[in-house]
Amino acid sequence: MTRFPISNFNPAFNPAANLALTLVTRGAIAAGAALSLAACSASEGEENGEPLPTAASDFASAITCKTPASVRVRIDGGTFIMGSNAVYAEEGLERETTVDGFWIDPHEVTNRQFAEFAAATDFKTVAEKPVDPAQFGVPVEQIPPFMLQAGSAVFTPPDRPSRNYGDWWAYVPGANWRKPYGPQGPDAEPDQPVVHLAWDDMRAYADWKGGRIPTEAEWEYAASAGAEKYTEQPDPRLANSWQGVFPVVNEGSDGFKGIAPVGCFEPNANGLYDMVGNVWEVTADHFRPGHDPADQDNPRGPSENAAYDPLNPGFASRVMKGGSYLCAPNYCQRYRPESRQGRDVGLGASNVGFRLAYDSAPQK
Ligand SMILES: [Ca+2]
Ligand SMILES: [Ca+2]
Repeated sequence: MTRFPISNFNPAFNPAANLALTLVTRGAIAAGAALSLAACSASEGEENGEPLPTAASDFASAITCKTPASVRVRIDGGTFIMGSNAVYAEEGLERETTVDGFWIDPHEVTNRQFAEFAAATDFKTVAEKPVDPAQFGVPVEQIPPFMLQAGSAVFTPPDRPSRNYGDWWAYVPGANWRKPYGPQGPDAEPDQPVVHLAWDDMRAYADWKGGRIPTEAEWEYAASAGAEKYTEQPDPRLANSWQGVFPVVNEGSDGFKGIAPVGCFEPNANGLYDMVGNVWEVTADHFRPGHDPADQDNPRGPSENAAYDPLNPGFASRVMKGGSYLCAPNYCQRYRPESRQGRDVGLGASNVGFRLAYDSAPQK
């Protein structure tokens, strides 16, 4: 497996407006890292092209919220209209879809919950392990040195307007779920959603917890909760999204410029918190743009071989859902249950988390 296909990156690549990204993949990070390396070669004060750490205080909020109980919620089976024809092509076509009943976490998996797992099992996440240079597939001297250090992708807002995700995503050595902004930043907040996890990290937690990663159809069915589809940015009481012009004007008028503790916003009709916004949530389906209109009965997405993510070619991405605190009307209108993008399974990011589904009722 190639960790970052840096031999293939195209420095001229600049995503079109409607491909607006709030995710980062190995391919995206490779492009961003190489771009920042090139920029740094002409400036003094930064060594080895290493991105500067994010100022975590930029995202601090004085608001505290009552963390909801972590009792899994029953979602009865039913039929709904999955997907959307209204915003991004990758979300269509709308079609009637049936989902069997299941249980789901009422909130995103928190740092407190993941810490219990890590302590009980001595688990080390992908972002905490040494990076094997052989995974890059290119001679070691072609790899930016900081990318050979363990780390993850951190949102680092630029000081000027931009539509190039390489300007706000940085590969930060030492960033991981315990130190979400990097080694100089604060520790992870216990009641905030855990981030910077790779797929294998999420799967390990799910196995330990006796749950599983939900399918995309299960997740969207639970998130939509019978409500009408919408395209506008949600009311600030309903979801942690981005008010202002992304990525430079972060008004935070919903109370949070960054990640919120789980349960700060109103639950949906199923009693689920932060399905839309806060952090993207990874599902079990492999990603391919658009849905198979014939796949209507408990769909599970394409096979791994049929997966295709144009933003992460060469890797089989998984589907992530619901948008994050970085979604703004001018960029990434993905604060909706139908929204979906590919998620690189081998790399975490500071705006991506998950929650578990279950096939059995909670223990009394
Ligand atoms: Ca916000
Ligand atoms: Ca969410």
